Amino acid sequence: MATERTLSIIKPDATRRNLTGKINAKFEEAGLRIVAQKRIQLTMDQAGKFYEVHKDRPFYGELCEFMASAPVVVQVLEGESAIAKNREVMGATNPADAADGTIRKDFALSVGENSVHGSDAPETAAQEIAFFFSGLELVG
Ligand code: YYY
Ligand code: MG
Repeated sequence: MATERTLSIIKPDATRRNLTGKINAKFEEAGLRIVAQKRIQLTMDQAGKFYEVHKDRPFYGELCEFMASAPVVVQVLEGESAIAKNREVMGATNPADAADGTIRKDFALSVGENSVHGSDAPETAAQEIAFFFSGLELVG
């Protein structure tokens, strides 16, 4: 077990409904520390680059439009096994499959508008943190 950092995004469906604090409370209750955080509005181009791994999937266009449709809160979460722990707190991609008490079970509107993003592995976490934050902004 090691201390890790992971990239989290509170998505437009959640910022629109004023759920940032409730979602952050779930991270903190799970022992994840918010070591960097900022509210930004993504352009279509930035959303497209962030989700480039999905560029051939049928939902890519809609996903990018959604991510650019309202402000997001990008954040770095730190803790023991933070990548897996965050995925656990988020719940399954489709809220219909998400476990009770998870963010997506409690707040997501649909598989597309599912309230949060979380990195899925150490390599993607490092890439995604660097996409949004400079070293100076990470104050663990
Ligand atoms: O990592 P996670 O967000 O749980 O799911 P991914 O499979 O990486 O998909 C990224 C993102 O794409 C998902 O959060 C919503 C959207 N999406 C979709 O709109 N429809 C799907 N069938 C699958 C994913
Ligand atoms: Mg993913």
